Amino acid sequence: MKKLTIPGLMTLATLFAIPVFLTLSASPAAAQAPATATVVLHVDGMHCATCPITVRTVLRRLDGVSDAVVSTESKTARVTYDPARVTPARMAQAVTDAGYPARVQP
Ligand SMILES: [Cu+2]
Repeated sequence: MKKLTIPGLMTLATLFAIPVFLTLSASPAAAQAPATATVVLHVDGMHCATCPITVRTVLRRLDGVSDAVVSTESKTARVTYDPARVTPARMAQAVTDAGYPARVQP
């Protein structure tokens, strides 16, 4: 009976320790959560249905870009990104290099 009690207490201690560990580690993780920003690029040269898909793919391949919504109609790409990892100028350059002249909208 006593042999069962000791592991039982250890399990109980582990169960208490887990929430404490999670609480301690949660704060630094939240502080390091990547900040996101949004920028709108003006994109020229999109003429068919697949063009925006190409532009979107080019943007999403960039490190730091989390989303891109591209519209042929308005000639824009709305990009959600982490400013610590990528810049709007870098995005415009990548899209331009893919064949669609792009610039950051003022
Ligand atoms: Cu096209």
